[in-house]
Parts: sequence; C-alpha cells; structure tokens
Amino acid sequence: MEKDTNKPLKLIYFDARGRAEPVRLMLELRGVPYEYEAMPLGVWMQGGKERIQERTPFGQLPILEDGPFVLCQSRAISVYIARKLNLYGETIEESARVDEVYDTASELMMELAILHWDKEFHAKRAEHREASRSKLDRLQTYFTRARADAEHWVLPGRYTLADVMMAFALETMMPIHPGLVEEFTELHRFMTAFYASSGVREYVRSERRPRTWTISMATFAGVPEETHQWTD
Ligand SMILES: N[C@@H](CCC(=O)N[C@@H](CS)C(=O)NCC(=O)O)C(=O)O
Repeated sequence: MEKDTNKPLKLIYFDARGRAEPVRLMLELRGVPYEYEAMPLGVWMQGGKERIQERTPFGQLPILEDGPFVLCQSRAISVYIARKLNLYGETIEESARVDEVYDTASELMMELAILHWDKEFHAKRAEHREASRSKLDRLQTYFTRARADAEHWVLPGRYTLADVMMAFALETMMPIHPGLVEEFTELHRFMTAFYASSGVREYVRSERRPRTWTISMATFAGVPEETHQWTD
C-alpha cells in the first residue's frame, strides 16, 4: 500500500455499519491500520455537520482522510480503498465486472435501507421478502454462471470490492428476512466464507464492529437484536 503520510487512514462515520462498513471490511481484510471516528449524534447535531460541510459538498458522512487527502461519497471511498489495497480488477474488464457486482449489491442495499427507515415497515416487510426471494433466485443463477469460483465473484481465489459489497448486502438482509439468504445455498456459502476469511473473521466478532446496522431512529436495525452478529 502507498504511504501518503505517517498518519493512519481515518474514516469518520456514525456508530453504525451503514455506508462505512464495506470500507472497514476491506481495511480489516488487508490488516491495514486505521482510525475510526464514530460521530455521536449529539455532536453531529451541535456543529459536527457544519464542520463536515466545510470539507464536503453536502455535509454528510462517511468521509475518509488519507493524510491531507479528504474524500467523501461512500462509493468513491470504497473504490479508492479497493484500488489502493489491490481489491479491484487489474484490467478494465475485471474492474468493470467489479463495478457491476458492486452496483448490483448496492441496489439490494438501497432497497433494504429504504425499508429499514419506512414508517410502514411492518406492513411492507412480507411483500419485500417475496420480491427479495425472486431477486436472490436470479442473483444466484447469475453467480453460478458468471462467478470466478465458488467463493469469489470476479477473480479466482482473490477477493475484490465486489465480494465485500455483496457479502455485506446479503448479511444485511439476514435479520430483516430471517432464513431467506440461507435458502440460496451458493450465495450463503459465498457469504459465510467471506466472513470467515482472515482479518474479517476477527473484526466481525470483535467489539470494534458497530453493533447496529443503522442509527437508533430507524424503524428497523437500529438495535443489535435487529442487526446480524457473528458469534460462533
Ligand atoms: N451519497 C452519499 C450519501 C451519504 C449520506 O446519506 N450520509 C448520511 C448517513 S448514511 C448522513 O450523513 N446523514 C446525516 C445528514 O445528512 O445530516 C454517500 O454514499 O456517501
């Protein structure tokens, strides 16, 4: 990894997994030291947002500090870290495939995020489960046809940002639709292998990982019981 300064990378977000987690998973997978600042909501409300606003267009988190280089937008941060840590493609075709899988996982994640925050969450949950089942069915068909090997989406024997984002999207779906991801044995096997990989395995079982997917104001996933925890 290139060294920009002697300071470790710093990632600033809230005390939740959310948009920062794929970045953390990559750093943990590679064993790169970094500082994580979990912005308390009270601090955010009382001046924190304004301070971030000075360095970003819309005053939102996450942001990444790599020495003097400051970057916002979770996708841009993920791609920057993936490139830095050799978790991207080496050819334009491989990189495009990584992007394709990343965008597919992001779509699943965005639908989940909307549902997590929906005031009519309980009324819509069952319908979303059925829609998700047919998406996972198609996703598994695609995976078994296009994958690099049973545990990697793009490159054989090597993780990329594509695997990181897809594993996180599937994990996020688990508590909201219990038992659904397990129905798709190829997807489930891929996901569990990722979370058992060196570096990731230790991190996701550690105290350092936020216990909730989002902040407490959401309808779902703002408490540890509604967020997937790896304990075994
Ligand atoms: N497109 C941005 C969206 C960032 C975003 O929506 N951040 C939310 C947290 S997930 C935020 O900072 N909310 C507080 C606010 O807008 O004041 C990204 O992907 O980073």
